[in-house]
Amino acid sequence: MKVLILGGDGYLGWPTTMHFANEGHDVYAIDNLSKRKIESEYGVEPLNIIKPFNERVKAWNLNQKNKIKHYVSDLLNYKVLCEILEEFTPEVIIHYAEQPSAPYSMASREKAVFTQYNNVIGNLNLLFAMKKLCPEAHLIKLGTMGEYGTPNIDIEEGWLNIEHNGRKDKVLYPKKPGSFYHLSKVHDSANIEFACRIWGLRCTDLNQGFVYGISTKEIDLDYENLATSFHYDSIFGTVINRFISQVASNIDMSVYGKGTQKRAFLNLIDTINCVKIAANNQPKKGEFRVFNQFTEFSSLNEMANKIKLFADKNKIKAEIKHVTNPRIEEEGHYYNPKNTSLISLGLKPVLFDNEQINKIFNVVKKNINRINVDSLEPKIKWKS
Ligand code: USQ
Repeated sequence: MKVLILGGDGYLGWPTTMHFANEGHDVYAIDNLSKRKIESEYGVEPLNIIKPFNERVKAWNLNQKNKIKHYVSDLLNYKVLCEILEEFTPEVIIHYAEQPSAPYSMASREKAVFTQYNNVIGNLNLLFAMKKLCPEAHLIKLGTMGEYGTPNIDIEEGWLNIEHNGRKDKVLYPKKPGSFYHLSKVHDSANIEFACRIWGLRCTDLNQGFVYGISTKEIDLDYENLATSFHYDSIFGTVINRFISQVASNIDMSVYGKGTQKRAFLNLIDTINCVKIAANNQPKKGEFRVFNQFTEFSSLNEMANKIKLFADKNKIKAEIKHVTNPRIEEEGHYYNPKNTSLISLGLKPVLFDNEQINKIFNVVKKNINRINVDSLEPKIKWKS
């Protein structure tokens, strides 16, 4: 397959790029390197020194049979985007190329505007470019479980059958997200559904839980050169990666608020597996297909306790500290999201167990001198 990966330099995009190359596909990775730039605005860095995009691609191409093509470009540059689609003629487009941090989007008006402009307009440019140049291609768009928020009814996969005043219809699931970042993905989903319905594009919108993990088959081939940008800081780090990094640093795990908030999560390896399953099972022309992409859900307290049990077993000091929640989010709520679609297409989940905790813990421990303790502190508040 000819696979175009947008956001190929990121935490998820880079391992996906390598995996599709390893599987023998013709892979072209695009990135505008903006994540590296916005990291530097806050002085945060990934756990490992991540080589520049071109050097990582070079390191892969030097040793691996199937080469990766790459290019530095921005989805906001419509002309170049069109040139890329025209030249490469992708069959599958995997779109990760968005500002990925909820706290960043809540830091100020400027950051909220940047997030929504970058994410929504970039995605809209892509839809127009696809309509013009590759209307048959399959768009796989990374959305988030955070689009739904925490409604008091079961969370379906993207759509909801309703009955109102005796009439029935199928509508996009009502969304109540918790940040301007998550909202940007809601707007993307609405624009994509429209493009499928009106223009006949085909798309899979993957509403992904929060990802944890540091290794994949391809990263492990050469960790030094092929590592992905694992973040533990309070802006880009997702909660499990942060908790394990805190334990490795001998710092209490920072559970926000009561910790009774429930969230859906998945391993980095399963992000790749889910995207691969979506790519191998394309939707019909004109179909807007939504999969909820997670393998488990539980409360933050349960997750922190699992990590504590692992630590206790290995005689590592680990404590849970409930800190004032910097976010505005419901803490005691109903949560029952569905995730049967990917499982029924063959996903075999990698579950969050001691082996997975151990993998992350060991890599963090090895790089413990790179941990900037100050960046672990949550400084961005939802309502300051
Ligand atoms: N949390 C803590 N302690 C921390 C950090 C976070 O208790 O030190 C809590 C947050 O309050 C929140 C939950 O953990 O309730 C998840 O926070 P997160 O920072 O791991 O994830 P979030 O910012 O909500 O969004 C992230 C990614 C996004 C992805 C999304 C999936 O930035 O790209 O789509 O996870 S979801 O969680 O379903 O929104």
